[in-house]
Amino acid sequence: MRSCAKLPFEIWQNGCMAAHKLTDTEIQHALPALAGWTVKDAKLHREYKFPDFAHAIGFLTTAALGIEKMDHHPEWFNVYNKVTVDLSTHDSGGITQKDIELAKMLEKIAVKLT
Ligand code: H2B
Repeated sequence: MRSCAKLPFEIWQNGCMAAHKLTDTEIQHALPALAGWTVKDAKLHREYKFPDFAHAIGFLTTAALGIEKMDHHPEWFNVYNKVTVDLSTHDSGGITQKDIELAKMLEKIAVKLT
């Protein structure tokens, strides 16, 4: 697996480039397409409530497959039927387009389970 060092700037190094950290304006433009998502503690934030635990776990396991393909990992927390999700790009120190894309993918999965 390719490993990317944490870069101080958005520069290519060993084939790796940190994604562009979105500005506040760019985030505000992206949010209307992401119903239910807010910015909390400099991360894209959403709380899902599913019918029961089985649906919540179905969401997590289904999403995990796409997450691995994206190589972009959420911070998430589950209690019974609730899943709290926080998205940021650690390599870039903030919210990037990768987080927007991941949020959109999670929405597509969640809509089938809620
Ligand atoms: N997930 C998130 N949320 N942020 C990252 O910066 C990140 C990641 N980096 N998943 C990836 C993995 C990186 O560590 C690997 C080496 O590509």
